[in-house]
Amino acid sequence: MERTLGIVKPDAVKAKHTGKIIDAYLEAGLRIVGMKMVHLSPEQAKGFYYVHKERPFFNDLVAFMTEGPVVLLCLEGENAISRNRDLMGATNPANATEGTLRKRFGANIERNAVHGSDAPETAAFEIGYFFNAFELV
Ligand code: IDP
Ligand code: MG
Repeated sequence: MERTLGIVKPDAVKAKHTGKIIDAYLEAGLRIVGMKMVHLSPEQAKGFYYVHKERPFFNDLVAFMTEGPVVLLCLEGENAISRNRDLMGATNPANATEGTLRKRFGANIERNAVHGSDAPETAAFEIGYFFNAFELV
C-alpha cells in the first residue's frame, strides 16, 4: 500500500474540472484519504517546489500555483505513485497519452491541470508538507 499527493492545479479548479479529476482518481481505484481546498501563498508554493528553485520556470510556476485555489489530495492504493503518474500523463499535455488527465485538461507544459508525486521520498515530503496525521483518514 502506498500514498501519493495529488493536486488539482489552479487552471483546472477555475475551469470547473475538479469533479471530473476526482472521479478519475476514484475510477482508477485510488482511495482519497485526505482532501482540502487551499489558496497557496507564494512562500508555501516556493517551499513545495523547492527542488525546482534553480529552474528558469520557477517564478512563473509559483505565480501560476498561487493565482487561485488548488485542491490537495492524499491518494492511497497499491503502487499509487506510479498509477497516478500514468493517469496524469506527461508533463507537457502535448506529449501526454490520449485519455490522461493532462491530455484532457492541461493547456501547456506549465498549466497542466494536475500534480502527482514522482517517487516514495517525494510523496512522503509532499504529503507531510500539506497534511498532518489528523487530516488523513
Ligand atoms: P511533473 O509535474 O510532471 O512532475 P516537473 O518537471 O516536476 O513535472 O515540473 C513541475 C511543474 O513545473 C510541472 O508540472 C509544470 O507545471 C511546471 N513546468 C515543468 N517544466 C516546465 C517548463 O519547461 N516550462 C514551464 N513550466 C514547467
Ligand atoms: Mg515533478
